[in-house]
This record gives sequence, structure tokens and C-alpha cells, in this order.
Amino acid sequence: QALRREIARAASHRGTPLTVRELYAFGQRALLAPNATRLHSAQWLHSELPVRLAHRVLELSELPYGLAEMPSVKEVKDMYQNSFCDIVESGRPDTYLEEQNFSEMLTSIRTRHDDVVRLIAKGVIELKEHCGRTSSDLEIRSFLDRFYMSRIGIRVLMSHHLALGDPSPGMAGVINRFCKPSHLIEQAVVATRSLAYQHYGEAPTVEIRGNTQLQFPYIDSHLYLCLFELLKNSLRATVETHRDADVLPPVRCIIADGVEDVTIKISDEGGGFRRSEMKGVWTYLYTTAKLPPKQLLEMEDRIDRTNRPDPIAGFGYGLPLSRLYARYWGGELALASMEGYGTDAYLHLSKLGDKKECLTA
Ligand code: W6P
Repeated sequence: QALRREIARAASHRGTPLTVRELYAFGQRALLAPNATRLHSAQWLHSELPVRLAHRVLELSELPYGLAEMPSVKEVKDMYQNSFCDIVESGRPDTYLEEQNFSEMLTSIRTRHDDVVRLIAKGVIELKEHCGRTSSDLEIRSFLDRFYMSRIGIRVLMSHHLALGDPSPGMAGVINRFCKPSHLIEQAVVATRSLAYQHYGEAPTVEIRGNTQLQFPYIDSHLYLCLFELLKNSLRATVETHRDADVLPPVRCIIADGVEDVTIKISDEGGGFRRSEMKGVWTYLYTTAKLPPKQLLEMEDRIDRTNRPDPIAGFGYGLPLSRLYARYWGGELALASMEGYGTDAYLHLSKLGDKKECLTA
């Protein structure tokens, strides 16, 4: 049909990755000339978003192993298709009023897609119930990496544009010029320690060392998400391997400021894990092996509603997703386990403003 052709045509273009610098420039210009910048930004999104959405529609309809036929996957494909249509049919915004309508549409598109991580996870669980663990795992993992990475990018673009209409000091759209790792660590420590208390009745302390004054331009929510996930894992591992101890060994965070990277190391003495388990750590739904799918789904449910990882979800989606968030701007997340002692997590965040969004995982 006509829609199929339109989608194929849009997907024949490659997405245009932005750099932090470009994103930033939009945010800065929005302070001086808000209306003109928002209009310009809306016009750019009006051509860029259909391209990125179209790629996802095609990929979702061509998924292997019957994944494309899973009801939840179909639902997601329809969402992407509907959003594609909404944007294409709305026409290019040419006036400030049209920009306002466009932004309202973006808000509802963003809300429409809130549930996507959970729905795709559901599709994968449904598939696993059908065929169990298969050789398709690797292919599915690389699909999920690409898919979630692309989703991060699309949501950053939308959120950034929407934030241009709501300027606040120090912020350029979604980018915080003074993103302060030590501050976000402190917040994540409060949140994860309170979860540990709820679950175990105790929690180790967390030390923060190194460059605690450091501030650099970054997206707060992306960094917080990674810190929360890593601290949660470290606290749990520490409590679980020192159940009978009087004192828990502290978790240590070190912030290092380099030329290329800001690196945050989080070290625990939670016993580490086996080298042979390393692969599993980066696998989506690693925990399905141990948990009945129903129970897992309910947990993923909670994750998406609150937009906060669940304390007991463990090696679910948190670590692979955190690594995607790190890689999105050219960073990296690496784990080093010393089996029988503890784990070091290295979160590398790229400082370079001319790094392009990573759209391919
Ligand atoms: C562990 C397992 C893990 C994963 C990610 C971060 C920290 C830790 N600690 O024992």
C-alpha cells in the first residue's frame, strides 16, 4: 500500500546522528531566540524522526524466529507505524503555532512509546516459552541492542526538543552543563540503600572519592540510570555474600576526570561472579533461566511504570540497558570480576562534545 511505500522510502535514508555539541547549540540558541530555534528544531525533527521510526517498523516486521508474529511485538510495530503516520501527515511546521501543535503531538508520541521496553521484553519471553533457549539468542540480543539504542536516540531527540520550550538555568535542553557525578551518586546511593534496607534490613555504606567536585555537560537521567543499576548490584552482592558478618565491607566509588573520559569506578566486595557467567550478565533476561516468566513479567511491569529498575530484578535488563546508555554518547560500561572477592564496574563517559550519537549499538 501507500503507507508501506512511504515507510520504505523513509527507511532508504540513513538517520543523521547528532553530536552533543549540536544538541547543545540548539539548547543555547533557544535561550536567545526561543521561537525561531524551536521552529528550526521542529522542522529538523519532522524530517529526521520518520527516518528513524521507519527503520524500526521495517526491522520489527522482519524479525526472525516468529518474533515478528508475537502479539506484543506487533503492538510495538503498530505504535511505530502510527507515530510515523502522525508525523508525516502533520506536514512540516512552518509557523510558531504549527510548532506548538507539532510539540503537542511529540508529547503524545513519547507517552505512547513509554511501554515499549516492557512489550518487547514480553515478546521475547513469549518466544522463549515457545522454543526455549536456542541458537537465536545471539541474533535476538543484537536486535534488542539495536532496537533499544535507537529508542534511546529517538527519545533524546524528542525530550530535547520538548525541553527547549521549558528552559531552566544551566540546562541546554536535556543536557545539564553542570552534570555533577558525585551529586548523582549521592542520590542513587540514597535510593538503592533504601531498597536494600527494605529487602534485606541492612545495606553497606558507600564511599565517594576522587574528583568529587567535577562537573561536565551530560544528560543527568542517563547517568543516574547507570549509577542506580550498578550500585543496586553492588549493594545486593555485598549483603548476600556477608549475611552473617557484623560489618559489611563498604562499596567504593571513584570519580576520575580525564581528557577523553570521565570514568566512574564502583567497587564492591560482594564475592564477584564466575568468568563463565560474564556473557550472561550482558544477556537480556538472563534471569529467565531461574524465574518463572510470569513473575518476571510482573517485575518488568513495575520497572516500566515507575521508570525505575526493580530491586530484585537482578541481571534483567538493567545492565545491558545501562551499557547502551553509556555507549549512546560513545562511552562504555565494563565489569571486572574477581571471583571469590568482588566486582569492579567501570563506567566510562565520553567528554568529547563532537562525539556523535551512536545509533548502531
Ligand atoms: C556483583 C555482580 C555485579 C554486576 C554489576 C555491578 C556490580 C556487581 N557486583 O557481584
